[in-house]
Amino acid sequence: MSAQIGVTGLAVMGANLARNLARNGYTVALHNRSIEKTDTLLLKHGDDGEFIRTETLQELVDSLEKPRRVLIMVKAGKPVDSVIDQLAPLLEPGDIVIDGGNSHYEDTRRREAALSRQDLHFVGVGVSGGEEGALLGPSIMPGGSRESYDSLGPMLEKISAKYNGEPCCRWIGTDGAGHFVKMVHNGIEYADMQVIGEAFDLLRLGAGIEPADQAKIFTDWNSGTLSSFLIEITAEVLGHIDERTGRPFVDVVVDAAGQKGTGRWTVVSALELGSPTSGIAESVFARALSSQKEQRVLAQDILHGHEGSVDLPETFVEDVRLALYASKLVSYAQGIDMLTAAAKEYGWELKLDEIASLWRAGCIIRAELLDDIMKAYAEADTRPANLLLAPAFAEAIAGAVPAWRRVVATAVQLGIPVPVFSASLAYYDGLRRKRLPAALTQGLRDLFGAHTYNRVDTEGTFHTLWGEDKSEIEAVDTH
Ligand code: NBP
Repeated sequence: MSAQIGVTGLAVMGANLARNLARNGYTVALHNRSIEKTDTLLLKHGDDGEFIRTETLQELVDSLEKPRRVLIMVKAGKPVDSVIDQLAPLLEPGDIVIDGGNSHYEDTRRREAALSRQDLHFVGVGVSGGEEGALLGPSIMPGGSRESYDSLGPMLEKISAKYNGEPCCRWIGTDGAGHFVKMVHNGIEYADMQVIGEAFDLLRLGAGIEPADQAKIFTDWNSGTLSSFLIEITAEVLGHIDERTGRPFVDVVVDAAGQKGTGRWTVVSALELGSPTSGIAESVFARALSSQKEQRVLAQDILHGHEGSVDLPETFVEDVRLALYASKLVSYAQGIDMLTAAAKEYGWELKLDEIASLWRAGCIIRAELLDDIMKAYAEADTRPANLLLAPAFAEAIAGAVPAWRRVVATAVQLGIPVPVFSASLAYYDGLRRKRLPAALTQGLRDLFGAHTYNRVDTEGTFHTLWGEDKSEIEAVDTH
């Protein structure tokens, strides 16, 4: 018997993907650097389906049908290169090496280029849904060659999450496209979680609503336009009471948010692409500030702010809901705008409607909203230049704007930090302006650095002789 796919790296994600594949009828060859994980998996879940136990990468390769498919699920970074270096010499032209970890897309581009020189396919696959998603059906974002997808796609689609029966797995584009899209997914996830945190803070500090009552509010919100996995689990976490102390669980958890890097990568990449991803950036910085616990403890005695509460808690709750919805829309708009910029930069033909469609189930940012986002990008002739310009979303956000402004103004007055609510509102206000103060920036740049400028009334590039008679000359564009 030979296996249809091999999995090397059997920690939580690899083990669960291997089990998911076996449960879907595929024979899966198993390998892990240390044999214990392989044996534990076989002992606990060996009856999930057909598995082949292997101890070495050579045994793994020998156990596979051709062309071989090997899924690498080891820690992202150097371990992936190390496994590829050991694996590649054992493979034959046409075999497919798959990296299902959270690798940086630039690493994936580099690895794909290197392996294609050996006539091996390298497929960087973004997998979202955490441990449970990997087992029961994740959202899957595969990159690599179209040819490799013809061989691999049916397996991935079979094990993926389904939305109304449709698989949440589509070929994204060549080389690092799958990992890029997964990275932006995670960036949106950071912003999504931060706006939920800001809403929680506002409702508690501004309106005095305790976590247990907020759990009911979030449950209620989950049946409306905000309906999503993250809002659903927010209700669960806020309603949870700590066993040891009887206090709300959120009050016994240290308020320093961790990060594994994909949010930071998104922001670095946005800066490189010149994409205004301010909501996602503020959410990464918010986690960074949360982790500066020592400074924050010192600052409490030194830096003072205004304190108080809102006058009408009932209307404030609805205002916060609308501000959360609008800020969330901006995060999606910014993430999608970044995908558009990356597609141009890297020559990917990213299909935004398909990407939105495969985020509808299985992944962490799954939300009702994504079905509407998918529809907004479905027709080429009505595809919006920015998500916020799609008629349905322009109307929805217009309805939320008055409440959004009230919430941000109230937060500023009460001294409650709302970095993503406010950055998203600033983005919205900047986006809808025909003219921005950037004209002054250009004037300053021309004065101190002769950086030149363009005029609103005529073609060409100009420079003013600031140090002489301030006359204008036509300049050679130095950009
Ligand atoms: P980890 O990221 O914790 O990695 C552990 C695995 O890597 C073990 O199998 C370990 O083997 C292996 N490994 C390491 Br560490 N160094 C190695 C090396 N030099 N050579 C060979 N194997 C090596 O596992 P995970 O949490 O299952 O995540 C796997 C990938 O999936 C990561 O890229 C992660 O970012 C991504 N991901 C995780 C989640 C999640 O919810 N956890 C979600 C989505 C994506 P050993 O057993 O011999 O030490």
